Amino acid sequence: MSRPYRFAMIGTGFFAQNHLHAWAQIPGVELVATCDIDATKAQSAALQFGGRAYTDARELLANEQLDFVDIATTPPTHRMMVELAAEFGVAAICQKPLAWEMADARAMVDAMAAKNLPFMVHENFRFQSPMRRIKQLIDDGVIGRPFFGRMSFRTAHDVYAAQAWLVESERMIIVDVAVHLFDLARFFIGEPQTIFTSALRVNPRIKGEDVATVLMHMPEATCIVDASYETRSDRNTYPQTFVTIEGTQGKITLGPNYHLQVVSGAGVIDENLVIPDHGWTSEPWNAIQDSVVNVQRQWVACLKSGVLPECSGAETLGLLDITLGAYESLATGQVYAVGSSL
Ligand code: NAD
Ligand code: 89V
Repeated sequence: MSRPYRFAMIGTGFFAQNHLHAWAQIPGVELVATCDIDATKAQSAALQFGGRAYTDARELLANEQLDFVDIATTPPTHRMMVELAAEFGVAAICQKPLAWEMADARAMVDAMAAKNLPFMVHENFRFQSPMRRIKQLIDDGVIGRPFFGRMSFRTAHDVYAAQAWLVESERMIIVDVAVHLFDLARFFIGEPQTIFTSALRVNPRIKGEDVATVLMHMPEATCIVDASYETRSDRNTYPQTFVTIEGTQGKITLGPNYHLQVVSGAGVIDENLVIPDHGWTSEPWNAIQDSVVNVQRQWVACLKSGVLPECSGAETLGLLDITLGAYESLATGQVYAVGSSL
């Protein structure tokens, strides 16, 4: 396409600021509109990044000629927004978690597929540069065949200060953070066959679970996913994910401050990974902010080539099955057979 892809940012709250900064550095796209039910937020995003401000997504889609929408509203509105995009024949990227119910996610995927529209979920943790590096090491066979993994996100950072809506969410840390860790587990090790969940609410102020541990069984591997928003520590590592992958020939560890250790036949190599700087990015969010740029680059490349993005809507149904299955395991006290909801 010779002209830039015309897009709108729907939802201009906390995390959308990263989307907006990142889009501003992506070649070949033009922000033509912003939308938020909070007019001040939509206007301030338009003022800083360009485009016309709207408070109603339907009005926006009716008025503007768009190639895609980028949806960063809170989860209960994701289905409505994606179906609206499909109605107007516009491609969409939607923030995670895609939905809180499988029926909603399936309806979104079906609506986009019926119009043959590109549809990606903004599942960005695998797009963090340290995670891309780990994946490359595994694919290169540096540690042999992975047989054990641990994806860990533990903090006592006050997440509710910037994301007050999490206080009221009946479903919390599993859909908020463990979803990213499940995706990493699949990315690094492969699809689980069963999962088992243990989870708790530690903070009495909130509605959902804020501590969760999920045991994932792959055909020839085990992976622990653990997430906590109530873990006191001498250092605040939020929002870093720690990774351990053990293989038949070695081990990869991603620890605090992106320290990577690779143990293999070549010996022990320690490296302090450097996160790409984009000018607007800063610690402690830099690795996640950089991952947003990487998601957007892939989206634009896929629009150009017609190739499916890694985290397409259809592919993400599998991730959602695991995520919602984790709640089913919690409710029943039983192992969840992955794929049961698909
Ligand atoms: P937020 O509340 O700060 O922002 C959401 C915005 O959507 C708000 O400004 C709200 O007014 C607006 N909104 C709600 N309903 C709307 C509607 N019908 N029309 C237009 N605007 C509407 O929330 P947040 O913390 O930024 O989370 C937004 C999404 O981003 C969630 O899905 C969350 O899980 C996700 N998120 C992802 C990451 C990540 O690393 N991938 C990090 C944080 C948040
Ligand atoms: O993805 C999220 O919604 C965020 C975090 C970056 C901490 O995982 O809550």
